[in-house]
Amino acid sequence: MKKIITYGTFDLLHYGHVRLLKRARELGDYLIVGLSTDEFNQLQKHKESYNTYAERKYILEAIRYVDEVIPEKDWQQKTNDVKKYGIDTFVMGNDWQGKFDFLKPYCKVVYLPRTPGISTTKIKNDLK
Ligand code: C2G
Repeated sequence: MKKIITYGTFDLLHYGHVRLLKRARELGDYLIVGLSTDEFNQLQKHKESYNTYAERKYILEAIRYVDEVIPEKDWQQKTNDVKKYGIDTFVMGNDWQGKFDFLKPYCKVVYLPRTPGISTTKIKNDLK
């Protein structure tokens, strides 16, 4: 079984996120999402989320492309996650291009093109 992992906050969930998850899942047979906890968002990513971790997890688990959701608590856990879960491929949007190449000794690293024209910031601004 080819296992894929990706990480993110996924709030407010939009089709750009879902397109990323779909393409990531298509690279293998099983997709794990490392979902940023509320504490990680606030203390280390310095980004607030509208939905709580539990709410974001509930939403992600309803997406057909997602097989498992685990907490992303810090920047340091990825290498251990890749080993612990037997990951074949790590996937992120290419706004992170190159940032996770340190994982290359442990798994394939793939950066996928972001979906243009959609972001949580844009949604919030458009709703104002
Ligand atoms: N994304 C995308 N297209 C968009 C917006 C987002 O492909 N229009 C992708 C991002 O590139 C990322 C994923 O969707 O791969 C999740 O986006 P965020 O929740 O914004 O992720 P981020 O806050 O960047 O967290 O350790 C990694 C971090 O947790 C990534």
